[in-house]
Amino acid sequence: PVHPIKGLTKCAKGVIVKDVIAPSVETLREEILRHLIYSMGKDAGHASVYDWRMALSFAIRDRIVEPWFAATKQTWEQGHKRVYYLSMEFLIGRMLEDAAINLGMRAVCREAIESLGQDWRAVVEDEPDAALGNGGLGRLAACYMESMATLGCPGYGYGIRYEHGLFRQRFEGGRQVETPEDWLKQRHPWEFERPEAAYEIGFKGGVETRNGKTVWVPAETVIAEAFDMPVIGWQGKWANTLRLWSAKPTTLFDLARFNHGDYTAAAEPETLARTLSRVLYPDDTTYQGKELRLKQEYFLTGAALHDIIRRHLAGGYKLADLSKYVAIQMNDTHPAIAGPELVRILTDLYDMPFDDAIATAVECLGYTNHTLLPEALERWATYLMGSVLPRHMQIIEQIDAWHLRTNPSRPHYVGIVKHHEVRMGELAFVTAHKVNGVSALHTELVKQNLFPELHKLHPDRIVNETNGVTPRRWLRMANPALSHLISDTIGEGWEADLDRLRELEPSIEDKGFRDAFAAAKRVNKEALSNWIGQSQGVKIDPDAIFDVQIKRIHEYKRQLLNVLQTIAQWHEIRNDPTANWQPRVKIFGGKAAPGYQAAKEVIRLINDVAEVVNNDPYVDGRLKIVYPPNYNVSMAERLIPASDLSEQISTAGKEASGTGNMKFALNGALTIGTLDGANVEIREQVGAENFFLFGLTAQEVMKRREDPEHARHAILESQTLQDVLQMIAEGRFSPDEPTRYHGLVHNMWHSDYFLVSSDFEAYRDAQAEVDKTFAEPDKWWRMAAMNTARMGFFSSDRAIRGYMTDIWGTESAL
Ligand code: B1H
Repeated sequence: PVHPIKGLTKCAKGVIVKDVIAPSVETLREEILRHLIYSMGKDAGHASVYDWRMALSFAIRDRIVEPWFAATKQTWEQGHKRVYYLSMEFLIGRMLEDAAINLGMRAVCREAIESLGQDWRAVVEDEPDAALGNGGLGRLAACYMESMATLGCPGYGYGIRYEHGLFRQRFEGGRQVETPEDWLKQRHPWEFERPEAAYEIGFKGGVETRNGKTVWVPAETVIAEAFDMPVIGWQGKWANTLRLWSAKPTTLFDLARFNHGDYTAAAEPETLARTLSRVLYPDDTTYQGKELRLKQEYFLTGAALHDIIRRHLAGGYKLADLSKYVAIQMNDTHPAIAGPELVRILTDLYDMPFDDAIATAVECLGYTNHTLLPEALERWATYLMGSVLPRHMQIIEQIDAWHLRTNPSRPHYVGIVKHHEVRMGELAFVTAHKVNGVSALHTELVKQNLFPELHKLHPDRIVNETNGVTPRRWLRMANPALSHLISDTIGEGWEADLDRLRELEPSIEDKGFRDAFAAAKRVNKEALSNWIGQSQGVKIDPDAIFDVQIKRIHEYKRQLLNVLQTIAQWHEIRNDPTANWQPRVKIFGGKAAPGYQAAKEVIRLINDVAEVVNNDPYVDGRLKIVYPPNYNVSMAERLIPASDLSEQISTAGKEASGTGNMKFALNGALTIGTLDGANVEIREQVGAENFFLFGLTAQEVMKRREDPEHARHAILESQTLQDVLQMIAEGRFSPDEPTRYHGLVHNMWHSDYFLVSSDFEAYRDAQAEVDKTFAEPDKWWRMAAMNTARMGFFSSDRAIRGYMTDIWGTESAL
């Protein structure tokens, strides 16, 4: 179907927006062929899938450029306040289909591509994921960019254009092996290089006084060069820019050395500079005190702030008015050098008095905290900070002193610089006017446990902004079957007004609707079964419960709890092979940080258990375990719409929010989960009766840890757990090396910091409840549909509206 809507529309605020005009199939076909010939230099007879993808991408891109220009122009003309989202990670995934969806032209694109003899999925799936992030924090930044564009919130994302994104994962003998990711090997059709937008970024050196002025004289410099990507919102009404910085050498080349024949040394300045934007740090939730990481953080932040100030001044505004026109959000503490950098620019470069500069900085800045895990909280040794950023170190001390001066009741043990370390959390808190947590529970814990004293001094500063996900990508794009059912039932438009999903509720009473809901899930499960069959060589039954845990591998996320329960179920099936077992497919996905041995051991255990269980004739297909390697955004888009059960089983108090949990429930999977992060609010929204709850609460977890023998006590109370641990210890899953998991089992008995044992029986009971419910399809599909109908709250549009009113003080331009 083609929807030619002609002309322009006036929005509520009088802003003229160009309507998205989906081209006819014939027009688009011509445009694709034109790009194939003139942009790719290929004729149709010799074009590869890659050539077709590029030609289609360029044809779509042509239609983004106009709304993009229009939005930028209006922001200038109407003097809108702009939001700057600073993040070390943007986990974008693929862009082609998302852009087509938001421009209302996916169907036309598909028809055009098919009429040219190409397979639509093959073209879409030829695009490599932009994996410029580790997990939830980076994917959240991508969802927020899309929602800002959808809502017409003028803004920019600032990040790093890593040459290599998150490593690729393979399994060898069940073990994780990392290889470099290489997304820029091919042309990247969504970016525009901006050689004119470049800034010199300095490191090291010293601080001097010249004519009474403080001057930082860096010893090293690199150039930060901008690459822009348009971010188009729903229906193309607004577009923002994601500006990623790439490092270039200040001096390209040491000609003297080259002429002496020392070619390697001649290229050294170039190699050193480019190292800065070479790779993404693959650690999530463990802090690394590496000099290169600090340099990356300042590289991003320094370039962004120079760009922000330049744009502000180019608009003809005064620096004293900066906070009227500029809101800067720090995505965790990674860009928290923004406070000192802004103060440095205002004082050293523009002669603003310190007190005015820090007041201006605080008014502009906001800080989002994403974790309470102590190992993730950034602290930089003062000697390192002082050596890499000597002027910033002075300003940090000045900010600390200013904060103490203006808050004399601050306890002596509180502060930014303590024990020869700069605490980035405290720095971000003190330099921001708002600090937010990412779920209701997490925000309470930020107040009570992370920053209790600072919260007391600044009781209005901490606010909650529960995370959200974009329904365009995570429902409309990833799940066409369910999307069509929703549109058929409640009409169009829910994608930008997700609370409207509630209108589905009356229909859930209809058997016909529930059957259609189940049928949509079935279509997705069949597609996934085919993909797993082809890619993994494992045959799975689409009638089984698809039980899915996909996320980074981390002890606190407790994939181990899931494997132990899986082993217990296997054991039960073997003991009673004729019982009426509910078939299950356990699906795992996720990467471990390369240096995180405990997480890597869990990966190996999952693969070892899969080997035994999947080949056990007694099981006869009633239990299967699959772990496709290299989980990424695109794999999530396949798995989530086909899931029945969403595993959200972290130790309570540890998962700040979670966002995968939201994507699953939105797509009609039921959650088995603890009262952690946003699970709490998901359960409130969908109703306790539509959620499989188990486990200790955050309070109970703290209490339980007071018993130093909690693990042993819990294990002794569960015969099943004893049996499971015994089987692992005996080498049932590692017959070639029976001692392989002795360390893991020993740790279970003697430490078990994340309380796997204490929650084991409750988890098994909840899983039994899942089996029972799945055996009553009528009940199951009611619950599943209720989840979809009640998940409107978790749209990232709602989250961004919250940031706009509570933190940024901005309004929609639409
Ligand atoms: C989250 C991180 C994180 N919290 C350090 N913290 C990193 C910390 O490179 N590093 O050093 C990278 C990432 N990521 C996640 O943020 C939380 O664990 C999730 O619960 C939350 O949903 C997500 C988005 O708020």
